[in-house]
Amino acid sequence: MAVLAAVLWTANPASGAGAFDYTACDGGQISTTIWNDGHGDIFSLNKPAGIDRCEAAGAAGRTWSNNSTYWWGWYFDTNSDNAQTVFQWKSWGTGDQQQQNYPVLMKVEGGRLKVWYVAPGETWQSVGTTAWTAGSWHKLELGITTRSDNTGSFEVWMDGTKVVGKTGVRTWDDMGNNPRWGTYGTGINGVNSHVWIDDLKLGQSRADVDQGRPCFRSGLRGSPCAVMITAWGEGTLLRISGPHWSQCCRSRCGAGRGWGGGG
Ligand SMILES: [Ca+2]
Repeated sequence: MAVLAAVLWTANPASGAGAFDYTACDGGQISTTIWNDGHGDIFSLNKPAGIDRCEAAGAAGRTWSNNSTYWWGWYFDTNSDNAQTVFQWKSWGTGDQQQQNYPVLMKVEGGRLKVWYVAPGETWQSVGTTAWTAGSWHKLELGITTRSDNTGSFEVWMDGTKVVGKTGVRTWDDMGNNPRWGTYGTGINGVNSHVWIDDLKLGQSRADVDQGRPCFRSGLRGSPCAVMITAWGEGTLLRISGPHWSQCCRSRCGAGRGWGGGG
């Protein structure tokens, strides 16, 4: 019997900004909306022209520590292909209190998702990039193993495909770090940047946060592998659903996790 995912925290859009530790969106708006697209309630983070950022940070009731592994999964959409910084593993403190302002950082820029490792000394290293389509949901998964020496690591997946696997890096700053999601950039101060987040959750492995909407329907959530067995059993379903189904479910249930465990 396979072990079901251990989700440690979820950001419920019904809680609004209260799902997070704090927000940085003065002049903008963090709210809950619904598009009737199957996602139910979703977070809306709207940065109007005239301010640099609209971000939500941390997880209500949770702290983060060195020598730990965290995985976050979330659906993300942007109104433009230039939302700039959309995720920061942001260090606490300012100036000299920090050695790394944001060890792991993700941007949507020029129609691409771009991932950086930012080493001490503000040394930016591009570690992965992939095409980004504004106006569509993308499933993002980020895992960070925190180390204040150079033995940390992180991974980024988008829509079931690994974009980044980086090892031998420093992922925990002197005063600690905190996740931030949203849209930020001085270069986009003059324009509206609007982003949306759904199904944001925290776990200890990728499997914990790799459960979401495209692969299965409501009522079958608890056991995605069982759904895949059903899909294989009914070939038409798989054909109708197309390669996204099979790719998504293979990444979720294949690769050594076995088909026979019933989830
Ligand atoms: Ca939702």
